[in-house]
Amino acid sequence: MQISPVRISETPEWHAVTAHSASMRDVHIRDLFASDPARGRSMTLDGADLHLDYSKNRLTAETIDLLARVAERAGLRERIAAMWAGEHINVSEDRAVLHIALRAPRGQSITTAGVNVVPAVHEVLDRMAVFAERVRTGEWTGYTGKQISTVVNIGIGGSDLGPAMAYDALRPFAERHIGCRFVSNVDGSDIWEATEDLDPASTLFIVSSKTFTTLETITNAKTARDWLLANLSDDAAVAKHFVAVSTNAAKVAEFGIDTDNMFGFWDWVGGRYSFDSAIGLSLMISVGANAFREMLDGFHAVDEHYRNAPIRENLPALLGLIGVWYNDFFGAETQAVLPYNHYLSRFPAYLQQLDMESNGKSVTLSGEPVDVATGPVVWGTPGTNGQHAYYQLIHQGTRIIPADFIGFVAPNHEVGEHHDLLMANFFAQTEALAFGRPAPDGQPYRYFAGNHPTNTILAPKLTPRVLGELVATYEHKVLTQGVIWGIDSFDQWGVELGKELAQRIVPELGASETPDLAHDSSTNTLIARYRAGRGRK
Ligand code: G6Q
Repeated sequence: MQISPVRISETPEWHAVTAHSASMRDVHIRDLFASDPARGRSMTLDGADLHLDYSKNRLTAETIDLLARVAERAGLRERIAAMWAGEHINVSEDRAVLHIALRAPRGQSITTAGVNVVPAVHEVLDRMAVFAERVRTGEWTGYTGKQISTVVNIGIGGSDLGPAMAYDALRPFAERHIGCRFVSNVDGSDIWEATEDLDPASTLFIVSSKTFTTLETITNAKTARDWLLANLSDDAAVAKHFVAVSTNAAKVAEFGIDTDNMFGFWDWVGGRYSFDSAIGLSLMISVGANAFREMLDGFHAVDEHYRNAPIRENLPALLGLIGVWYNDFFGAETQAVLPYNHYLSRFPAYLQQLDMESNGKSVTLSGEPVDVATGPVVWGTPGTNGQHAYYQLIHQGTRIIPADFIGFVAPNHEVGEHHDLLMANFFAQTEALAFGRPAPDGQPYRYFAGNHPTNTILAPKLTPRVLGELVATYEHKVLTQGVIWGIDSFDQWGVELGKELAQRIVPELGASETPDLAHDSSTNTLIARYRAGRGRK
């Protein structure tokens, strides 16, 4: 696809936001509420089951309008249409971007290169459902006839963070007699800890790798195979204890996994956009095919909202615009995401990859250096833990830290008063951040300036459907921002250099003779010191 990105900083729409931002610089959220008593009701928006309150931000209706014009000028509507049309909007990799097809209902048609991809998606989902059910009911057994009690997903990055996050998020819906573990790190401690107390006869490994060439995953998968065979001592056992999720059948077969037990996906699914594909197999085994489908329905509901709602009433788009406002006009460098639900512990880590790998770019789609700030540092942990740790800096530090607060009306477990206490804190924090409090006389350290911007996302309950809605919301927020900044949100060339240099260093660490080191003096000295410490020359 030939996309000619607009150099957004040179457009009148961007200039209008710049001028407007100067007039908003010293405006306090307190004053915005005082001058508009209805603000807390009017600056809200619903998308699927998610309710967004964006009133506690340093902005007005005019701000949203001006930012929406920027998005229009950047071609957001056209890019959304191009994505759904299967055009190659991932320009640097020359690929379509069709994670939205992963959750399209049976019968919908989404085509790329003249092929409707939805039937193939459902064919894989159906195979996954059959397999997941066999494992859950115990019909699928290990080599010795034992039922599977632990599933170990081996994958990294997009082939790990999504299923690991969602497995935690949907624990209340999980089949408890089967546990899932996630091994990603090439540090041997990861696989060691994951397998140390397991019975190989009841362990199923899912090797999840789009390419099936990733160093960490293949190394861990080989170690897992050795561990299994050290106990079950028959190569035939591999077929009963290993399945694969990949796009690379040849490599899967080469590893020794029966390709009948391989679940495929496609090059139009980016790694960090993939846990609703077969990459979610471990999750499906845990929660079952029905819950998995409910999750896909949630994704789809937000997809439809994003595709159809006008920009000013579009929840993911609005989150994107508000992010651009602070990122580019207030110099905010980070974005906090603070879920008030313990099951979402890994949600910020998941979003870190989604957002930072997608929008951590400094060239435009046409290869020019960007001249606006792009993706922020994303971080966070579940509330209320952060309140007793780093919230201090958000309240009284010198930086502007836009924060998304995510909370739920109903708890996953009614335990005493816990949920009301949790949610009281949830509401109190955004109130305190926005409005602050004057200092008592002579105690300036007790001054809360307020004016700290937050979005509140309130959902009925954390269910599979709502999880899908939340993830789709952030996926589309990221696209919205990428379009405005004129970058490719779907490639990840930044991970390449480190991989390449590591491959060069591997033989230097293991060499029996002193290797000729031709790095910089720091790297040479560190490698020599490591070799010496390992008893090598
Ligand atoms: C995600 C990235 C990256 C990828 C991993 C694993 O968008 O592409 O995180 O998911 O490098 O790759 P494989 O699935 O090919 O092993």
